[in-house]
Amino acid sequence: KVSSFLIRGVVEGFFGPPWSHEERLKMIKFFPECKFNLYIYAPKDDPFHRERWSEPYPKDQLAKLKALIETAKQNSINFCFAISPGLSIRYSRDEDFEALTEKVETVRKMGVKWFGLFLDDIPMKLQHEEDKRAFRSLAEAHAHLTNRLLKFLRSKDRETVLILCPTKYTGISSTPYLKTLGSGTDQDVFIMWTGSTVCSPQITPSDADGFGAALRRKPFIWDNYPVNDYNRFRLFLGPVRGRSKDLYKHVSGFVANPMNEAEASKIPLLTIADYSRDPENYNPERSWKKALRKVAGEKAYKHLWAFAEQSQSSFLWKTESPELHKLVESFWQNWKTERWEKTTEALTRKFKELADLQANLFSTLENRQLFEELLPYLKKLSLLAKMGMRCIDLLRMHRKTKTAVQVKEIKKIRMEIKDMRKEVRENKYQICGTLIEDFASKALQTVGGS
Ligand code: LOG
Repeated sequence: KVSSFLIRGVVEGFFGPPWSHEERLKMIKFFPECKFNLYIYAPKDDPFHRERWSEPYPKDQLAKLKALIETAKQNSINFCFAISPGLSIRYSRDEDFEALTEKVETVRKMGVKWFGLFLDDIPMKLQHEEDKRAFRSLAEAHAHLTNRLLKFLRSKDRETVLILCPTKYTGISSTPYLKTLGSGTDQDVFIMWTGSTVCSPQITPSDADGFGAALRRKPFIWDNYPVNDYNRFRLFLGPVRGRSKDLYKHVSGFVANPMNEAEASKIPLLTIADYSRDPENYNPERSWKKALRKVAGEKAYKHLWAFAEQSQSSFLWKTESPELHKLVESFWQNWKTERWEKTTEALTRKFKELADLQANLFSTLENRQLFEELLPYLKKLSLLAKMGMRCIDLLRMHRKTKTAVQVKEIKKIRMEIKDMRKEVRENKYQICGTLIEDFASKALQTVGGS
């Protein structure tokens, strides 16, 4: 009995800097560990995938594609080549269709059996006069193009698989576009869906059924986690959550759209691997620890864990830095009590740990590229943690009966913290939410002034 998503993997489908060739090769070699079986090549910012879809790939890029295709084959991963012609294609023109088939034919001849026709993020209406005359709607044009492409591909290879990403790929109910697309598109074509919204906090069977009813087939999930192209100053390192245990019965496949940072993506991807392989028994926390251990290696594990804890929130999960949060809370609760020294000690230790993460990961993390990806966040974290420690100095000083010298010293530390706060605010990388900045504001308020 099968109780997993039969098709599972990754869609490199984000905007912004695409993965490099080396990153892709490493990623494809990593997929067997995830028991993934599909990689979809669809980087929005590869000009030959989208903007200049009708132009052939330059020779050197074709050679790279070929290497990816071969690496995928060696690792038992289906390589899916997607193309996004929707910005300019004239659906009614034979020349445009020919440009499309010429492009996919080059790739097909390198041994590819899976293709993607991606029509996401384009205008919801037909753009060209000739298309408006030829089709009653965008959906009709899309069904026409899809069927024609499928027919072409199948004439070359009967085993070809085609995945369509429609222009409307979110929602839980029928729309005229989806209805026309669903009834007009060949039943063999997979049609993608990101859930109730672009980034869906939950994806449930009833949502899938709602969208699927219009499509007359089970939707194929394009999960927009952990993609971070819409916030280039955040890493989403937490485990995947909020996808139902029995979702696999209601969809035809599951692919995740990752972050521009390839190595960091492996942390959430390993949890997606666990979920998609055995959704009934998926436990996010357990899977997350396992993922961090695997990515970090034994020596770096506790440091990477301490870091990931500060970068786990997302649209899936509001909690950030839970341990630090507790320490800060108990610090203020005990601020005026006997236990002050104790809670201060604990919070200081934590700040110190966070400030030292950069050095500790530098010396323990064997994956150098991962370290490079984390570095700007580690720097920011260290800045924040040092500010936190200075705030504690300030508060400690403030508790004492003050001599004139101490009053002067307090003034000095306050200025210092304010400078640090300025530096913190100028650094756009986001980590720990606003926890440490809020701590600093409260500390400054407590000693008087803002
Ligand atoms: C794009 C995708 C992008 C993602 C997150 C789909 C189907 N398309 O809203 O390329 O990475 O959002 O920003 C998208 O999700 N559209």
